Amino acid sequence: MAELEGLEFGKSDFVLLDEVTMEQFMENLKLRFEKGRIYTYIGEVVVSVNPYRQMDIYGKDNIEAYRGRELYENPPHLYAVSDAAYKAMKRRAKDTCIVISGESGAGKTEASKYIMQYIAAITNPSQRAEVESVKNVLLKSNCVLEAFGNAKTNRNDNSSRFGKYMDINFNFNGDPTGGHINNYLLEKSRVVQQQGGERNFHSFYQPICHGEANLFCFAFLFYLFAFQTSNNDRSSHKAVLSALEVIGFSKEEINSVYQILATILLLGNMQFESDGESVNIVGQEVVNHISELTATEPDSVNKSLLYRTVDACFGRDAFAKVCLQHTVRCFPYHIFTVALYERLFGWIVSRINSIIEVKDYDPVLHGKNTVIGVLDIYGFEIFDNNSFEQFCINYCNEKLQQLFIELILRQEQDEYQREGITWQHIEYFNNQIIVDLVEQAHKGIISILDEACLTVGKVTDTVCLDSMDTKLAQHPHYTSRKLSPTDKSMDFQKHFRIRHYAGDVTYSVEGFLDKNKDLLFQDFKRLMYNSANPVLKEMWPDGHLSITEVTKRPLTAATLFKNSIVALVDKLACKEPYYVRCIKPNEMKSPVLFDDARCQHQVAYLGLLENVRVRRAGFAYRQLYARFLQRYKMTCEYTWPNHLMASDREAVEAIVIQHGFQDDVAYGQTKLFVRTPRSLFTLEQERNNLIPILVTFLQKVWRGTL
Ligand code: AD9
Ligand code: MG
Repeated sequence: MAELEGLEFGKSDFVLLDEVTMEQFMENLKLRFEKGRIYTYIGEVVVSVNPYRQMDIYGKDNIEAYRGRELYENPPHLYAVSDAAYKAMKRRAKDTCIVISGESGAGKTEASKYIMQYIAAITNPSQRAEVESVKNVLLKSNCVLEAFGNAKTNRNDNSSRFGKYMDINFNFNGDPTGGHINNYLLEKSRVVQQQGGERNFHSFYQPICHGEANLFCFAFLFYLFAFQTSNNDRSSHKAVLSALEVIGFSKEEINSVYQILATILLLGNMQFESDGESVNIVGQEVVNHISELTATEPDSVNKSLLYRTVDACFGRDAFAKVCLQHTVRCFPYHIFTVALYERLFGWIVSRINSIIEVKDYDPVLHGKNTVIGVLDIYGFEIFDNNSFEQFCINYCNEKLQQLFIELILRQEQDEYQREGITWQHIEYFNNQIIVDLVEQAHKGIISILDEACLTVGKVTDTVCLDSMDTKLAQHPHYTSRKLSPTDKSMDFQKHFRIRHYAGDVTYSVEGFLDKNKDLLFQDFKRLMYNSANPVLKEMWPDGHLSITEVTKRPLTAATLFKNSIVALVDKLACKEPYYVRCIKPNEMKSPVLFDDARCQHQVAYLGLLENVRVRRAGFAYRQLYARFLQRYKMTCEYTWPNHLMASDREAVEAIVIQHGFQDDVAYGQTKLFVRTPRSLFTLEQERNNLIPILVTFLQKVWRGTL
């Protein structure tokens, strides 16, 4: 059995701190980071600090060391929680999930990949071909989704610009049989606009760097503002192509994917001119090219870009007028390019899903189908300029934080109840009030936004802000310049501020209404639907509707997002949760810098201190009687080498009494509960002292020299 780490590496579990203070917490976190111990527990929660360097802890040997072991038998590791989630799923037929949270660049996506690799490595020992193929597709899907959904940002060179929840299905043997991916809110505006120093999605650069010149040479690459390619792009493209093939995309499908990317780049180059009355596209060549790539008629491309019927429910200015306001590059057609990419991404995800979905599973024949879910979703975001996207992302984080609070508490309470142990309820900050501020019917921000979007007539972002100010004036977590006139950090007409659980965020309301309406013109949908390319057609099923059929109000972007997050939370809530809380040690991507203030801020808003307190207020340790006995029986004369008592529980009682901590424990139905870690220390120390004596003794026995 592998030994736990020595104390020079700090405490491997924060519940072992002498006192639960921020000071001690940070001291331990820093010490461990500096000693290369990037993982630390709070009970079963893993706190992870991004090492920003390759660690030699993910190899085959490490996987073997954690396989089938209990959490406390090895130093803290993602593999240990992955194993715990897997064991719970396999032994108790429980659906489990691993929720990974933390801010951008904290290491969520890397963690999710290690977790998946671990699960892949420990399953299917008999190497059955069909299971291997499922595992392969699940692993390869990461590569494809990263290419199309990740981008270089100022915070992270490989930042996920979408949220991902992946269910892995298992048969009764514990082998993967399939899976399902849900994606959340792709940051699609990135297709047409990136902040200085940032890039568009990786997918645009990869084929260019790989020399797919025939398809992409024409691209002046307006959308690839800050055209920075990296060495990785070329090799990544190869990997993506091979992953697409392995997953099962056909040649035609792969071609179509790249034709759509090329179309988007072409649209980015398009220029409009206006004589004050009408608007025209400059140069017919680009239109011809687009029609070729999308298998549509040039005439229809022209028409759908220049004359369009706006979705009937929204009264809007005529296209020409809007064009005149945005003379050279025309705003509405950005909506097309953005939508093209969004549909492409959505289609890739659903195509992967159709391939990995569990088929022909008969529970009677194959036993219960269980699931492990892995959630890697964007962390809390505070930028210099926060817009609709940050509003949605931060709302999502509020929901997940709420779930964390609820589940961690509930889990504890459930266990005490199940084991018949009395439990003292602990109070701590519940962020329900902020969740309500955003999502409550009629009174919440999303409702106010939706109302503004559906109001006929000229409702501007500013009018909407006014309405929020009126309705939310009394809310303790909402303010704006109008409500706090002395606060000069906000603009009167533009800004509102939410006091999130993770800090104050000032949002600019500019663009909120347009982004929430998420207008898409029916003419353009129809153009795509009428494409002779079946793949493209499949992405636009709503393009066949006639204009009279589209009068039904589409749900707004915020409401759709809210619905998807509510569904996600419901899904997670009915599973046994495991948590990975990621911390970003510094802003410089440095492997040696531990920025105290930044780290402390994250520890505070992730509620880690509260987590330790809850864990300690109850019982810091719990262990099945048999397991406890196995580990500590050598420390008691009545239990070594075997006990003669009526039950394991009585034998455990004998150990506890011998060491004098009977007042520090409670006996559950199946487990011993130990309140303070110190009692366990005594046992661990005694065990450590005894092991060398025992080893010498056994060696003598083997050699026959005793
Ligand atoms: V974002 O919200 O998607 O922008 P993540 O996903 O939290 O963010 P990511 O996993 O992408 O962060 O990690 C950022 C970078 O940190 C990686 O590209 C690696 O260079 C580095 N990293 C993260 N975790 C590890 C690790 N366990 N070992 C080595 C790591 N490097
Ligand atoms: Mg990520």
